[in-house]
Amino acid sequence: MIFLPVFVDNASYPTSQLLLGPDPNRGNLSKSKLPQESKVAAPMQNPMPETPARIEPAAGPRQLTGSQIIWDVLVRQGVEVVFGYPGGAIMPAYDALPQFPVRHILVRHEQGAAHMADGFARASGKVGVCVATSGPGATNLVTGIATAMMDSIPMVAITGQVPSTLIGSDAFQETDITGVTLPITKHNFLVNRTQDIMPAIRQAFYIAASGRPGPVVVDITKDAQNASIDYEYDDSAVRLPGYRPEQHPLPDELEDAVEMIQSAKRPIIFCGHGIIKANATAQLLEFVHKTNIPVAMTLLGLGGFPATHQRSLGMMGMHGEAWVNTAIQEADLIIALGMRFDDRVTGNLKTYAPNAKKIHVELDPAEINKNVKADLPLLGDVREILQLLNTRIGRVQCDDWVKHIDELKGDSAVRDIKDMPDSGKLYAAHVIHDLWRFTEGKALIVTDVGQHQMWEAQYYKHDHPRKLVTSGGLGTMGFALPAAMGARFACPDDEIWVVAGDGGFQMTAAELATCSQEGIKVNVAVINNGYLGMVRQWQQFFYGGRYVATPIKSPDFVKLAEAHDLKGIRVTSRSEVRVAVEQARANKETTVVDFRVEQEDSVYPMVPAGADLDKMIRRPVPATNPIYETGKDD
Ligand SMILES: Cc1ncc(C[n+]2csc(CCOP(=O)(O)OP(=O)(O)O)c2C)c(N)n1
Repeated sequence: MIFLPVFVDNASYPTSQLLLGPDPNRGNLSKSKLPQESKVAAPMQNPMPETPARIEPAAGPRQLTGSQIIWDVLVRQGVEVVFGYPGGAIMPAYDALPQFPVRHILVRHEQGAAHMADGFARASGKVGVCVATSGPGATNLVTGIATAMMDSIPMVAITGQVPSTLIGSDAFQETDITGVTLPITKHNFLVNRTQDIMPAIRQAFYIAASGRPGPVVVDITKDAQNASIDYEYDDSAVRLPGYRPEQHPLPDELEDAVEMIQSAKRPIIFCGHGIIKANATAQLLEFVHKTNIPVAMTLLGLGGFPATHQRSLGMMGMHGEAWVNTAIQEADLIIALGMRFDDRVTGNLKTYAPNAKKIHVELDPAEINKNVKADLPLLGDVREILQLLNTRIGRVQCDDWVKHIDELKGDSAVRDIKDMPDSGKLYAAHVIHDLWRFTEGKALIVTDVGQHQMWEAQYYKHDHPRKLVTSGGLGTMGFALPAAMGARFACPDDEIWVVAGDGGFQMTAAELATCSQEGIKVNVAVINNGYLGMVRQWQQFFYGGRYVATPIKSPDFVKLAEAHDLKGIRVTSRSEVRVAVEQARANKETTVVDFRVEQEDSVYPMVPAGADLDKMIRRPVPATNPIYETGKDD
């Protein structure tokens, strides 16, 4: 008999379709698009005992173990799914799991668990949760935690720790994970007493989600998990002395901002990740409709303002649109909304936007004047600040400026690879442009890191927030597949596509087994160029074309998918793209599409690291580049 948790619906605990897991008894809910099938081999021997009884939520005090408290608190925080991997120091917690209505996704590597929690958080706006054992389990989470930290993603990582009596003794699988993760978490806790578990987890959720979000580690010793105490859940608001996540601008500052905006001649708005995280898209749209100011996006801000809007300029920075980078250098006012002037966005700081005054709207005071001096900082929630500005602001006289930017676009249009006809070759830009067309721009796209990530940003036009999930700050290869799997639980009805390179996909491709076991459906577009493409491009541009350690051999991705009971398709020409996309969408299993693209294509434009923002390497114009021919795509 297979051990399968069975949950009885309960009036007090919220029950949800997320719980649909490896439980064949849930046939009546099988119409859900949430992952619900499991293919687990039956154990050879030692059949598992019957499902343990459910722990009911209770108002008054009762005896619970630390392990039971962990799940009780998680359920009360609204957690329905966690991503994890068991091991010695977290076994008590796993033993108690079936008593609670939480779906557990067994990953193949803890890095995958962290990225899944991250992808869930980015797509839902809620806190994602991952679980691991001590030592190697916990250290395997580190890349995923750092990824979440760099992009301000709310995540709680629960790790088991060796018994408190053994701490400091180099015990088996002992790692000081709070020490290791100190610089890559918003906060972390080492909990070695059962009575501290509830406050620590409650605080972890509060810290992770409030203010500028971020990951929090809660490391819990095995003895704290095992011991029982009289437990009563505290549902009062969390209070942390000294922690003030909220900021508000002063009325005078708002008036100054209105004056600066109203008198600008060449203004430009920057839409950063903060717009998406603060759910401020509607407020930004209203601001743009009132002022008529054009909007440029950071990579993580894509979707925060509709790409197809008349005032949308596209992405800025290293691989941003040429007209955007030029406009930034010519602007007289930058209104930066929820972004942090990353070096990939600014290029050379000494020459950055030399004529522009900067209004910096930002929640985290540490970001003000960190990279770029703000003439007027507005500290606070970007949604609230836009609301306040919208009641005070009017149209800005910048029609000539908008016209000028439109003229700048002309030059780029003739260089645009997507306008090339089908010459029998398959270009990554074509694949992504076609994916956008065939999915009508509505899919949730999760990218990995490299050239394909930049082509996605350029050619998949996102009109809605939280429909692009990508690792910006840390640039973590291996992110995409597991993050997409996490996003699946946030958006059960979305069409989800992973866009990954052949290098990054191989880093976490083991999670295909998780897709198969847990019945998780995503589509995977491998942009297979046979190289670690982005590094190859730098070698071509800056290292004399010496391709050291960048040619990469891959397994047969079609067979790899099939080996996992999944589906695989190979595409070698543009004419096959549509059928492959349709087939992948129709398959109920995760489907890997191996797009064999041109091997030595490069992403243009490119601002070399540290160069002036408008000193871009441009795609050679048609006359000097044989790949250009006249004609249009269909
Ligand atoms: C974990 C990790 N290791 C190394 C890098 C450095 N890096 C950035 S892009 C890249 C190449 C990515 O190659 P591939 O996944 O094939 O995608 P492509 O650039 O070809 O689209 C590398 C190695 C990284 N970002 N992350």
